[in-house]
Amino acid sequence: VANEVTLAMIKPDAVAAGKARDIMNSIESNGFHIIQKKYIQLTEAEAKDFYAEHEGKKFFPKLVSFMTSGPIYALCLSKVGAISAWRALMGPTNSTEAREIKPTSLRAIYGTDNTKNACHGSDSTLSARREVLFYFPDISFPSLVDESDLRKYI
Ligand code: YYY
Ligand code: MG
Repeated sequence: VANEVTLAMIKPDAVAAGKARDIMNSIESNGFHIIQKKYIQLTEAEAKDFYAEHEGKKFFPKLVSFMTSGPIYALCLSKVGAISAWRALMGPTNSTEAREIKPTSLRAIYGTDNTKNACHGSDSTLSARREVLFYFPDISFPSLVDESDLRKYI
């Protein structure tokens, strides 16, 4: 498995609850490097753009409203196999289900339900690239492939 980058968000529920630092500590103690970090509040247009793949679904308005309800942290994470490793650490989308299936996951611990689920993670190399560039347009992907090149970012 290659070194990868992925895009994480700490969502408005977890930030408002004062859990951002705990989540970042958990990220780092699980072997991820936080190579970029941004604290921002999304506009409605930005949230709709970020989640464009879900446009038209029943939950879309609720998702956009939640994601614009307060500030978030966008994080670019790096690790060998980062994309699937970060999704595994987050756990299932629905926090209620996460507490049943994977009680040690971040969504089980910090999330509330199927919408307020504390964090986001890219689901493929393609979405990771798109989502990292959404927040960090200056990042250089080829330079992140080698661990040696990664050092200058950390
Ligand atoms: O990738 P992941 O975040 O685990 O789930 P997606 O199916 O991509 O949905 C994105 C986002 O939408 C999810 O994190 C919460 C919200 N959502 C919702 O509010 N209600 C649903 N039934 C499904 C998803
Ligand atoms: Mg998704």
